[in-house]
Amino acid sequence: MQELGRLEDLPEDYRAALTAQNLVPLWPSLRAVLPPGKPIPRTKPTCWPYQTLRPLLIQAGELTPIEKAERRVLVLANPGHGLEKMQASATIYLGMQLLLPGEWAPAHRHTPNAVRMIVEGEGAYTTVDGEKCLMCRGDLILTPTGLWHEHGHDGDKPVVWLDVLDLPMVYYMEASYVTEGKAQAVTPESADRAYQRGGVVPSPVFTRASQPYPMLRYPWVEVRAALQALAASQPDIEAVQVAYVNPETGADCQKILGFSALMLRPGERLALPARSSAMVFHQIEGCAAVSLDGHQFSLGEADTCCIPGYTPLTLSNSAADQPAFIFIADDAPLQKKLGVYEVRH
Ligand code: 1HN
Repeated sequence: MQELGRLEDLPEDYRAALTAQNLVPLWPSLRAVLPPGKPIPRTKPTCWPYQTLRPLLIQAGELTPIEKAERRVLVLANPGHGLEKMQASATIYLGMQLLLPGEWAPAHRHTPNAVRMIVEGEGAYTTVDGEKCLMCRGDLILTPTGLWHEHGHDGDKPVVWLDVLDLPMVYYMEASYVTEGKAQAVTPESADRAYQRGGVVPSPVFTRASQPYPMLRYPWVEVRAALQALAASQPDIEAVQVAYVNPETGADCQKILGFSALMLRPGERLALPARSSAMVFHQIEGCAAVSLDGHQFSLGEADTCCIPGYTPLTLSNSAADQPAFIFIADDAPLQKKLGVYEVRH
């Protein structure tokens, strides 16, 4: 590939004249914005073990009352982007949130989309758009763009969950903002019960049917059962994986980030081809190794890691007697809509 002229090759007075007119020559930066063959990601493969994170999060509970935090979160920040950017990848924000017994995180709504993957504890709930969603370990709860949400806790031990947001993307678009609200009135019907069985949806009318986010809570018991049924009924299937979708349309449950759950059977090793989307792995149950060029992460329960796009990797469950369950987030829905998604075999 032809080497292009550098900025230093240009006379200083010419460069000054360009700067004075808010003009910039393209050719000194062309190779940086269009690298040959594949992008040069800022996102570094990064792992956040829960064992080291948890004590610091509990300490945040002692240091900062909920009123002074609103959301008591330690952000899983990728050093490749600079910690202050609070990004796990170019598009994905990750945070571990702590809610203590009796605490309340007040109602608000905002433009970025959020989901919560419950990591630990019982008795907490998120009320989303009037629907009270109980938080149990492994559950996925959606807080889509524009919907009111608040968190409460009636239990007696700390509750922790992983927040996954498309905040970096929405912030980059200069479209990120919040509106504060009052405590929501809870509506009696629950969409999570209405959509609990695969293949059937409420008909012909259901109060949420006209809304873009009909299902807000995906209980782990159901998702786990779906994975085990898939593994049992299709022993030759390449990957025992299910996607979290809108039950009315079958489309990804959110528009920017995609979510799925993967089961690695005992001893299974799964090679994933390079995909353009960045990925987050969060271990729900069991243990798994994530291996890629130059890195190997051992994920135990509640550990989380982030891998840049265009990276082939393998996932393996070295346990011979128990399955491993992994929650996966990626930015494939956004990339597919934009037409830039690719898989390289
Ligand atoms: C948010 O609304 C929550 O509601 C958590 O729990 C983390 C990070 C950035 C922006 C909004 C929540 C968030 C957030």
